[in-house]
Amino acid sequence: MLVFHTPLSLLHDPPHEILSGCVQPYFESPERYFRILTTLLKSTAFEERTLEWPVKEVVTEEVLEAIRAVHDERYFAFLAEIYDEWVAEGGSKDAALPETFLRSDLLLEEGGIGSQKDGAIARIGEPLLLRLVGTGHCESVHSSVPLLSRLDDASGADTRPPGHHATDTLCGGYCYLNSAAISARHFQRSAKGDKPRVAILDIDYHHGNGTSKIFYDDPTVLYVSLHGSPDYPYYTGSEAERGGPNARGTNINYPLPLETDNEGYLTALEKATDNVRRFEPELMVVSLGVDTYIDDPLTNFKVTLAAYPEMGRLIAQVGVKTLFVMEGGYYLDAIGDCVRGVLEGFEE
Ligand code: SP5
Ligand code: ZN
Repeated sequence: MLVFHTPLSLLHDPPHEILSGCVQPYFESPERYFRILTTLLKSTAFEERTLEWPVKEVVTEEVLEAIRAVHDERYFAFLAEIYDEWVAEGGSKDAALPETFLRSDLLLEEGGIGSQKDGAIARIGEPLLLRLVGTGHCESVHSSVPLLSRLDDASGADTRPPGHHATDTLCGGYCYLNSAAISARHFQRSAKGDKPRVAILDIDYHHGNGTSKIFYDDPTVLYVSLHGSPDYPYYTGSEAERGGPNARGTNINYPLPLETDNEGYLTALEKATDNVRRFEPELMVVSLGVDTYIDDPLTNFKVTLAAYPEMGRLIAQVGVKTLFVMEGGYYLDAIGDCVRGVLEGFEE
């Protein structure tokens, strides 16, 4: 399997976040990228593709169009301007942490534009992110997207920051641009003939409220999520969320108890992969979070290393072209092995 990555993703490095009311080092750290990459490269199952700056030749106009198709133009302006506004108003130069009502004009509009409380905007990462259209973060996050059409059956992207909590108009939960959504849209937009169906299977511990919102009323994209409940992001992810009036049945949630173990997890995943198979997509994007792991510092499941290759096998049984995009996973000593487990299980 080809694994795409770029060291540019290291430039996104907010110093801290607020968790349980305390300032703590930022869990979604650059170190995560190294841990995953170095573990994968120990295995002969993976071939590396490094994307260097600038990567204009791979971030084509089509990719930028896919990004614009997912996110609101005013949200890009928010991301681009908010750090400087924050500092000008006396905020810490370390990072903009949105506990205030900055840009309330936008937040009050329908749906809101801006950041959920944990969407840290740091000096280096986001201006980069924000030279968006064509640059920075997009390239790092979405490095795999333009290459998708050239791939065989499967590819992986060691991307950070993650994406699945980002909606068309809001960042949060460490996410700014929704990589899985952009990948799905890019695939659809580059297809000839009818718009192909895409399934997004989200196995991050958290509900991907961003991805769910983006495709909620779109019958061409199935979103299926397994996630710990009740837990962050708290207000979304119930079984009652089935899709909008034009897309009933294309949003499927499996909220799982916090004490879920390997057996409980794999049983639910089998149902989720059945849902994907029945949708008959031409592409499956897997939002690959490994914060389901038992020792993850932010989460509560009891899933152990043995489960990850099993997850990969179940995903492979769907039998369609697959793109794995990294989401969460914060226990540094295991994230590499968890990711490797899924991808090797898939390759078997
Ligand atoms: C992509 C992703 O995995 N984002 C997750 C963001 C979670 N942020 C809020 C976590 C709240 C955690 N409560 C912590 C209890 C610590 N024991
Ligand atoms: Zn997560």
